[in-house]
Amino acid sequence: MKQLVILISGRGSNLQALLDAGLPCRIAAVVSNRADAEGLDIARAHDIPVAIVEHRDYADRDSFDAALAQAIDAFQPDIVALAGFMRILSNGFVSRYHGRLINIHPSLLPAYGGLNTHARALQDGVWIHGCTVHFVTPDLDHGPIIIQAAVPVLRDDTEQILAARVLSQEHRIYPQAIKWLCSGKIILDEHDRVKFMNREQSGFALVSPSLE
Ligand code: NHR
Ligand code: GAR
Repeated sequence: MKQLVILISGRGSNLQALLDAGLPCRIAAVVSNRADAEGLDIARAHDIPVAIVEHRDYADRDSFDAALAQAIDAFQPDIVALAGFMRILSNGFVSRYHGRLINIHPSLLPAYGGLNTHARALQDGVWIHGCTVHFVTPDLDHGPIIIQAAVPVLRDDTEQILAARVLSQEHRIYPQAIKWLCSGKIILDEHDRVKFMNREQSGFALVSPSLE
């Protein structure tokens, strides 16, 4: 069975969703860059080994990333999944896990990379927002896209309300992406494109606000 290591920085609701999904792989460890991440308690409650590598203990990004890689590699993962992990990773770290490192991002990439995605979407007045699972490359939030979910933005939305609508979709698409990776249904090909092995496709549009 493939081994999965999950990296977190906070609450861990995506970690919880991955636990609930009954993935066809073993969650070998949860690694956090913050000792007070609530997600660590979720891992401990499931008897999943945890490791803490606090970025504040390191002089620079490269030495933090080296320590992080060492902690991860102790569990020999086939897949490394960022789940609300909040530190930008160096090129050396990213290339070490090429084709095995994925992230869930709270926007429809390539729109709204980086932080504060929901506030920026509201500010721009978009009517469709969402979330993206992608392979991590050195180019922040620009790696090859595996799956996306779109949600409508509603008239009275606040940042919090919109974030919750997006988050519930994150909890659906992240387990799906990891299932595909574990079963070999998708790979990152030699041109750094996501390749689906025999996938049916269906065409249907989300129109928001809806047509009359
Ligand atoms: N690293 C690389 N090289 N490429 C990506 O695509 C990455 C990555 C590291 C993290 C997640 C990402 C997101 O989904 C991610 C993708 C943190 C920041 C950030 O600015 C930006 C994007 C993401 C995660 N972090 C600040 C930093 O200085 C710290 C912010 C904080 O601690 O709150 O690292 O959005
Ligand atoms: C999620 O919305 C995730 O997409 C986002 O942070 C939240 C983490 O929630 N990730 C980023 O913004 C990465 N920069 P969780 O800890 O409950 O899974």
